Amino acid sequence: MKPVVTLGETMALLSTPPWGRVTAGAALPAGIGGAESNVAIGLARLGVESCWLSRVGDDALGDFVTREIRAEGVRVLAERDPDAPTGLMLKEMRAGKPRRVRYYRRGSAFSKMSTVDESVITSAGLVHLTGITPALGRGPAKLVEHVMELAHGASVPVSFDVNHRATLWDAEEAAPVLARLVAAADIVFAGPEEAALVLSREPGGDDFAAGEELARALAATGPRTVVVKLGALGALSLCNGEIHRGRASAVDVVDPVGAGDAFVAGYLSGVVAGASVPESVRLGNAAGAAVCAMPGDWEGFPVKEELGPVTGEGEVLR
Ligand code: KDG
Repeated sequence: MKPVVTLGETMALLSTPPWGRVTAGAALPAGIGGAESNVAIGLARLGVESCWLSRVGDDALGDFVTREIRAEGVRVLAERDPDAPTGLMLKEMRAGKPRRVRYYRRGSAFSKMSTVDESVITSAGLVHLTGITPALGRGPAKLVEHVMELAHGASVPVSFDVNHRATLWDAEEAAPVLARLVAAADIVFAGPEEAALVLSREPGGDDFAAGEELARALAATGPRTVVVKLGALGALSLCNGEIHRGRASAVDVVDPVGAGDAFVAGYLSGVVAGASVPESVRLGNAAGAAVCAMPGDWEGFPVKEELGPVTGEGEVLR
């Protein structure tokens, strides 16, 4: 199988002490976070070759981000910007759980990214993009559309996670851009609120019945497969007109950040391995649950053996 290629910004991530305040001399554990590299790492852990395209500063945080991702077995193709810094994110903790996330990423190196090595896209097995990237600057916004066109031109399937980040852009600005990208993608991932945003509707229910209706409405705009992530309930996938529901197993949630990315990695690992749709949903749910039970955006992603053997005949890419 050819690699899954992702494109997106990854930031250095600092967490406050468990009581939430930063005081002189306090230790702020350092990590990294970025939805697309999270997916690339999740896939690599599940035995799928993955590649991450990005741009970071020519600084110590850029060294840190690229080293961590490479150490997870992901092929890293990151430009280094001598004039703009690597983005930064702060997780404000309370009683040891994340209370709020703050970005320090405006003007970051990634926000100035505008080109990619096109051969990496056209030779991919699948390209995965998210709705975070177009919110980061004019260059990244154009690049996402260009990458989609390149992939389509080379018959490379594109998956797109809506991933609306309300702190980066407001709903009015985001909705038409996200709707265009959803319509152009082959596989779409969305939460119920994100689906409603893309469809320019008021948010409604977040159960399986509501998810099914949203999935059908999103699919009517273009994508062949739509996956609606329902958090603790599980997820459903609409593929070639058929709905497959999958319930998540109950977990004690320690840190839900990154669960959506883990779900995507699990689901896509099924897709590229030729698993059935219900099996891809099972893999997604299992990976999402594993991440929730541990601190960190991606550190708790499971390895292949933890999710059990993949079964079924491939349907998503057929
Ligand atoms: O999905 C988890 C991400 O939110 C996190 O790792 C950082 O990419 C990120 C973002 O923009 O919020």
